[in-house]
Parts: sequence; C-alpha cells; structure tokens
Amino acid sequence: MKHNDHDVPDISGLDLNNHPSVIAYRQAPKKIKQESLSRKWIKKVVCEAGADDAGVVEIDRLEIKDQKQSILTAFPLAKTLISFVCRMNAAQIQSQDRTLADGEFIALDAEMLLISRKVVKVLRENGIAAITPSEGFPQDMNKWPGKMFTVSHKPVAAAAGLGHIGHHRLLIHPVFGSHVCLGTLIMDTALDSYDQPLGFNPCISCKLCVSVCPTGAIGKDGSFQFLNCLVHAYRDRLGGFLSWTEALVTSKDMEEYRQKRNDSETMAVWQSLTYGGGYRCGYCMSVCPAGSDLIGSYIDSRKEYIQAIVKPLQERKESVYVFPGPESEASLSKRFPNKTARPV
Ligand code: B12
Ligand code: SF4
Ligand code: SF4
Repeated sequence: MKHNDHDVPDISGLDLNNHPSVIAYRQAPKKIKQESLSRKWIKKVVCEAGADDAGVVEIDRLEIKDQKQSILTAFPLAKTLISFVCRMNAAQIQSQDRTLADGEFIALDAEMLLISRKVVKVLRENGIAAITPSEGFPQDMNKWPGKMFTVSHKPVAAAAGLGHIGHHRLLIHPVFGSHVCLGTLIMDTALDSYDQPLGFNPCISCKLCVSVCPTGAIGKDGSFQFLNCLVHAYRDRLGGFLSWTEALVTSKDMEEYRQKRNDSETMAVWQSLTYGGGYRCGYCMSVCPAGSDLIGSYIDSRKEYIQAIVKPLQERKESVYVFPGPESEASLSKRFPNKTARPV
C-alpha cells in the first residue's frame, strides 16, 4: 500500500534538471553556512537596528526548558534566542493621562517589529534563518483559552542577563527599570558564547506596585492573580471581547445593551479595535522606581515621588473591572475611594 498518496505530489514526469532555477542554483557558488557566530557581532547588529540592549541564550538553557518544545514546534531549526529590550518613555508611562501610556505601547509595538525585521534582513544576508515571534499580538486563538503565544519573553530576557522579574512580575532592566518592552528573535545558528543572568535583582521591594494595583492582582506576599489583572487591564481587548459580544447579541435593543455597556465603554472597545492600545491599567509599571536611571528621584525624595507619580494614579477617577462579589467591590472602594467597581 502506498503512503501519503494525497499529500505528496508525483513529480516523476518532471525534468527538474532543465528548470532555470535549478540550473542557476547549480551554477552559483555554494554558500557555506557558518557553524557558529560571534555573540558580540549579533548583539551589535540588534542594537544598531534600534534595540536599547540585547542578550543571547542557547536553546538548551535550563531556565527556558519549559519553552523548548513550543519554540522547536514553531521553528525546528532553533539554536539561539536573542532577547532585546526597547526602552519606553517613562514620563508617558507614569502619566495619569493614560492616552500617553497607550500611545507609547502602540509606538513601541511598531518600532520593535521594525527592529526585528531589520535584524532578520541582516541575518538572511549572512545565510542565517530566523523568526520573530510577536511582541504581544498576534497570538494563536486556536489555543484559546490556553497558552497562545510562541515564546514568553520575560524568562528569556532574564536568562540573557537583561534583568530579573520584579515583585510586580514584569522584567526590570538594571538601568532602564520596568519601563521596557521585550522581544525575542530565534535563529538557526549557534554562537561562540552566551550571556548569563544578572547577579542581582533590580527590584528594591518598595511595594509601590502593590499599593497602586487597583485589582489586587499583585499580592504583598509576591503572589500574582493574573486573571484579576486580565479582566481589568484588558477589558477593551482580549479579556473583555467575548463578554462585549455577548452583551451585544443578547440585547434585544440599544436600550437593553446600554444597561450592560455604557457609551464610553462601547467607544473604548471601538478605539482598541481600530487603533490598538486600550489598556486600562499598567500602573505597576508606571510607579516602579527600580533601575539605575530612575531610582534617583525615589531615593532622593520618596515623598515627592509618591506625590507626583503614585498618588495621581491611586486617586484617579475610573471604573475598575472586578469579579462579582461583595469582597472585591468593598476592597476596591476601601482602598481607592475615587474608583468605581464594575463587576464583569
Ligand atoms: C499573557 C501576558 C499577560 C497576561 C498575564 C501576565 C503574566 N504575568 O503572565 C496579562 C493580561 C495579565 C498581562 C498584563 C500585562 N502585561 Co503582559 N504579557 C503577556 C504575554 C503575552 C505572556 C506573558 C508570559 O510569558 N507569562 C508566563 C509567565 C512567564 O509569567 P509569570 O508572571 O511568571 O507567571 C504567571 C502567568 O503564568 C500566569 N498564568 C497562570 N496560568 C496562566 C495561563 C495563561 C493562558 C496565561 C496567559 C497566564 C497564566 O500566572 C502566573 C503567576 O501569577 C507577554 C508577551 C510574551 N509573549 O512574552 C506580555 C508581557 C509580559 N506583558 C507586558 C506588559 C507591559 C503588560 C502590562 C503592563 C500591560 C498593561 N499596560 O496593562 C500588564 C502588567 C501585568 C503584570 N504585572 O504582569 C510586557 C512586559 C514588559 C516587562 N518589562 O516585563 C510583555 C513582555 C510584552 C512585551 N513584549 O513587552 N500580560
Ligand atoms: S514597584 Fe518596588 S516592589 Fe514593585 S517591582 Fe518595582 S521595585 Fe519591586
Ligand atoms: S496592570 Fe494594573 S491590574 Fe494589572 S497587575 Fe499591574 S497594576 Fe495590577
């Protein structure tokens, strides 16, 4: 019995020897693929393309063992992971005008895509194949509600010496602090050497992230309730889209729909779908004073820092999306009297 009758086309009647592409390929000088590349060279390429820092990790590294299989599924030739960070404009991320923070996320998304593409072009010119998993989106919705992203950037960045995970679960770079976006490029070539994790954690355990987190996602004890964060921060995006659709299709008219979603909420969905951004939070990143470039203003005048950066976010009037229940609603109004609980 013949296998794969339907999958493998029969080419026995084709004369490939006379095809122009095959002739050109055979006549061209053979490209010799380098077995191993310089770590310094690749990091220089990534930084020249626009990244603010970069580090490299081998596919067999222990810290990313749990990701190895999914990375190889996406790219079976993977040998090296290049982690890179792009610095955000902290003044925008800290502002209580959240369109500034959103604008920064949108801009960085586009910038990082461009950086990745520039690096891939240089690699391709050197006979190296590479992939550029998304910074955040697109994700594989076939896997909903499981793990839908190709690579977890934070553990790769930590293994590559670009920082450590702080109390708030974001990666903190030793110089730029939490105000960084992360990317990972994966290539088919090994390097002459690799980076190692940083010898200290830049997190200073000030717990400002706990004090500002409206959903209680970040516990004092270091726990993290990612669903609490998801339902609020991503209300107008991934987290809330299904419930928005449900509100829409289960309402018999606009009046009934408006009882479920007010016009401001509908416009917020429109904005996030058409323009991007649309995070309702990110305050843990805003207030974090870690990183040598940011820590000064906190160390020199803690009171002023809190007054200027933490208090405006704590006192900001806004709706906070919480799981229904008297406990979560009461806890919100006790901690943040200006905020209104909106059960999801
Ligand atoms: C999924 C995701 C989220 C989820 C889950 C967050 C999380 N901690 O995992 C939610 C929606 C909550 C989220 C929120 C935010 N995110 Co986010 N997010 C991601 C994403 C796509 C994967 C994260 C990941 O690897 N998680 C797994 C492990 C490594 O995380 P962990 O904290 O150690 O473990 C937790 C999760 O595993 C979670 N968990 C448990 N079971 C499951 C199941 C599923 C399906 C998921 C998704 C998670 C999950 O609970 C664990 C413990 O609490 C990355 C992009 C990427 N592809 O890497 C961006 C990323 C981590 N996010 C980022 C940012 C900026 C944010 C926000 C600030 C966005 C905003 N403006 O509101 C907030 C901050 C919340 C916080 N304090 O972490 C940046 C972080 C930059 C940095 N300096 O570290 C990343 C790296 C995007 C990027 N390319 O820069 N995010
Ligand atoms: S705000 Fe403070 S405790 Fe939280 S991650 Fe930053 S340095 Fe660590
Ligand atoms: S993004 Fe907001 S809700 Fe999510 S962990 Fe940070 S402060 Fe908390």
